[in-house]
Amino acid sequence: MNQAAIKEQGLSAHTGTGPVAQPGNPLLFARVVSPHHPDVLAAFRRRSPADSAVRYSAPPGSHAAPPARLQRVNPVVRRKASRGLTHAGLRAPATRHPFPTHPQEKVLLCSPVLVIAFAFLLILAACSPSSDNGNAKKVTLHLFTWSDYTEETVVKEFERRFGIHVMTDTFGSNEELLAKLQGGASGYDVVVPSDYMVSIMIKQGLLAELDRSKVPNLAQVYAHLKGLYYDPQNTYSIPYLWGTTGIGYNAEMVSSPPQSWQALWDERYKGKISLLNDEREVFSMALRSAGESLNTVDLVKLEAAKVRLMAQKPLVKAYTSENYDQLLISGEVALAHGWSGTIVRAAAEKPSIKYVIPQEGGTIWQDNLCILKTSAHKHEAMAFVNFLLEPQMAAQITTKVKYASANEAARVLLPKEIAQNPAIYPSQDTVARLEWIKDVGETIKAYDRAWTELKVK
Ligand code: SPD
Repeated sequence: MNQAAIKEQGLSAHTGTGPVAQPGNPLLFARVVSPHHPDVLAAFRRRSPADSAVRYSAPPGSHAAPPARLQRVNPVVRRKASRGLTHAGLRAPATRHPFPTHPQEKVLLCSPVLVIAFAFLLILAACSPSSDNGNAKKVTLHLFTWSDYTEETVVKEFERRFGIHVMTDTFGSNEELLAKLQGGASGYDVVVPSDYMVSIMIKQGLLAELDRSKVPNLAQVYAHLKGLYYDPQNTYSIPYLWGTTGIGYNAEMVSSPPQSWQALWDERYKGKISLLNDEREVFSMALRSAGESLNTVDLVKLEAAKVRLMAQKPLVKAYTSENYDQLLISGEVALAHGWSGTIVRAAAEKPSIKYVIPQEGGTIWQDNLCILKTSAHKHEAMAFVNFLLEPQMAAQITTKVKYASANEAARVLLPKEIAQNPAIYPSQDTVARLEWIKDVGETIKAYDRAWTELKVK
């Protein structure tokens, strides 16, 4: 990880790549002058990471080892570094000979103090975790998140700034995320569960406690989105993106805007309806349409919801959480049970697509950045989480995915049509009609059975 970036984040130095000597900065080489040395770090910190004259980490895909000709150290430069000179002080003129030729310099080099200092630095370098003869591999963070939920340029910027590679895998529902982790999927660092799934994952001991001092951007998260029921102290989760569940419809294909969830039982749209492939969301819709809480633990009410969903099934073209925007755009469906941002994205491509939250109300949800207990790269993962919450990055993400950012400072950076779009940032009145999905404890087994029955019959 980029040492300067680590310091920016207040993280301790990590075992990965050290600064790489470059032609413009010929002989400062971190394998000898430990990159952990505070003076060296201070000198790096003074330099903008955007400055292309000096790179602090290997470029993506390469290793940190500098060319062999740069592995020799100019003791004069080293001496200056150990005295804490500024970066400017470390930059030797390009024409300077790497080894001193002036007699006075030679005398200096032979002084016992310098010999001891040199030996000390060698020992330091040998003890340094990054003292690996330049064979350190670049850290790769594994992100497991919702499909269509990342903004490539933001990830690239993180990789560039921190010298960490990010690999992304996606899932389509909270249950899929959990099942994969329980099924032994290993190697993920950062995951993005929704509210109720955070509670479940905490209970199952899957999440790491966060060092919130490493996530200073948490301070920019809306107060009302922090400390929610599923993690009252944000011990394990950092709010990321939030939204609602409603109906996306093509105004050219329906006679009037749907007001009620009953529209999804309208025979006129047989074969032109899609539902989310998401157990809790589908039961939420069925329960709310009957005026019930979407967190019912009443088995009679749950059974009634299942019977209604069974009756609806012949009208349903697809249960999908991943391509209903395309189905709407292509006209294959007229009504799609779906998530706010995805429908807004479809509407940007086809303006006759609209989003509505039925009068009976529905789900409000928040997806969170969490780090797995098994992550081997918790420091880097925390830097990534914090980075995603930088206002500029958060604004870029929301501009792309069209889900509301939890970061308050990001909102003012958004284009007006996003910041003031009620389908993305719903009004207080709308929010008052919505309900959070919660962990229903053991009753989840009855939900699972009902869902399986619905899907297989
Ligand atoms: N395509 C990304 C959708 C993210 C939706 N997360 C919402 C979960 C609500 N239960």
